[in-house]
Amino acid sequence: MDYAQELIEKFKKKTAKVAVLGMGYVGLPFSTVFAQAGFAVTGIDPVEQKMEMLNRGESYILDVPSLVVRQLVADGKLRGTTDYAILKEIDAVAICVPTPLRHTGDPDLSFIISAAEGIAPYVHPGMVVVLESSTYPGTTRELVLPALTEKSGLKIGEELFLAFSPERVDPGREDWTTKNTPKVIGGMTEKCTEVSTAWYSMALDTVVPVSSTEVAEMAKLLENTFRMINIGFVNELTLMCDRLGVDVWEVIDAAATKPFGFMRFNPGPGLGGHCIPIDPMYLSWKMRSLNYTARFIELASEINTNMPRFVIGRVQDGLNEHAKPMKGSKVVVLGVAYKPDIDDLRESPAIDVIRLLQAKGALVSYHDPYIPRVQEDEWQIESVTDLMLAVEEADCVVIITNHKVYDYAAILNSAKLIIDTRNALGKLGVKSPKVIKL
Ligand code: SAJ
Repeated sequence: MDYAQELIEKFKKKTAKVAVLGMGYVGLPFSTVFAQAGFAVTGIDPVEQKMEMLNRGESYILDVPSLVVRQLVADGKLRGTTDYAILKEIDAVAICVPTPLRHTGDPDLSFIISAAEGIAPYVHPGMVVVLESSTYPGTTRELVLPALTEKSGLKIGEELFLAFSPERVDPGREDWTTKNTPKVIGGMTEKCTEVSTAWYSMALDTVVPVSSTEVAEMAKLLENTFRMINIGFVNELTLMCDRLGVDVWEVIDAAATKPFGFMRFNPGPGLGGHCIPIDPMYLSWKMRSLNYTARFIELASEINTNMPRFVIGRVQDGLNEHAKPMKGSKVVVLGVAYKPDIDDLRESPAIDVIRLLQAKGALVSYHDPYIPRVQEDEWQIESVTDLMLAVEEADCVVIITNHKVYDYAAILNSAKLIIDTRNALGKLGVKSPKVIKL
């Protein structure tokens, strides 16, 4: 039996049964795109409430309209379950589970391991599995392959097909979507690449096969480490310009006029999000196990994680100009989401800034139209409801996330002192002695 050919035929006829493990900001969009392409898709997620919402035709991910989910569920093309047992009827599985960091800064591979172990009892000849979660080079070969083949005895590349394809979902982005963003995919064997490419090509506009799972895993880490290191560099440039008494924002504006050979990055209060601060640490961790120090990553990480302290220094300098000690001063933080105009708090540097201000005795409040409450292990605070009153009463306003909805002119008018870590006012052409930039 040529299982590869049999699967490719099923993909061409759209009769292959598809499952997605992990129905979050990657898995749900992935499921709807493949269901819209004509496949019958089953989402599997341990959170029963999410699967019940899905089966009621309701979306819980901003990027996926409920209308789309409702239509696909009504057409019998999409359903959700918490039960892995359906995998015995499934031909093609995408694993879209989280790959966070532990508190120690080491990779947390528990979600990938439990997904692979969840599939293992149901693997059968004529099945393809693709790992989508960002991870260190070697994960698919070292963790997923043994979990799927050791007990089953299935022959990889003949009976069972395994590949890696990095997710490239940017929540909130509308121009590049799961369907139209080019998709890299690398298999354990040539047949694995051929079968997984045939599957993905039936739903995605552009599929880019590469020679191995490690190439695909490493490509993703290059993409996001590139950003993290360059953000770290402009943050270090900020520290240098501070000592030189030069406006780093003007320097970057000037350099960005170069129409080739330059790519703009901006300084900030630190690095947030579920990708950029995390993915590179998977690479440096793997390299340490090979007795190699990924110096660029470790240096950039050190600079980025120290930016909240630099912000505190700016607040102290500003209050000092007003002969106010940090202790007892009222400081309001504007914007706590990790980047503008979204409701995602993950790894946000705003949390570090708030903690450091509190540690120095400042009376800290925050406002964020997208995040009503911040819950940390040792404290919880709610967003102020009357923004302009909070700005007026504050001794210092700190702009951490420059949401578009803010009326910066009104904030400038009411505030006594503004620490602008995003040059939000500078971008509006505002120059004021009240405003201190990074
Ligand atoms: N940041 C800076 N300076 C910059 C750019 C970003 O300080 O010049 C900060 C942001 O404030 C944020 C963090 O870095 O806290 C990450 O920002 P990001 O723009 O990289 O946004 P993310 O984390 O949502 O990154 C995602 C990534 N997408 C995927 O991994 C699929 C990334 O590869 C994309 O390039 C990025 O979106 C994007 O371009 O929007």
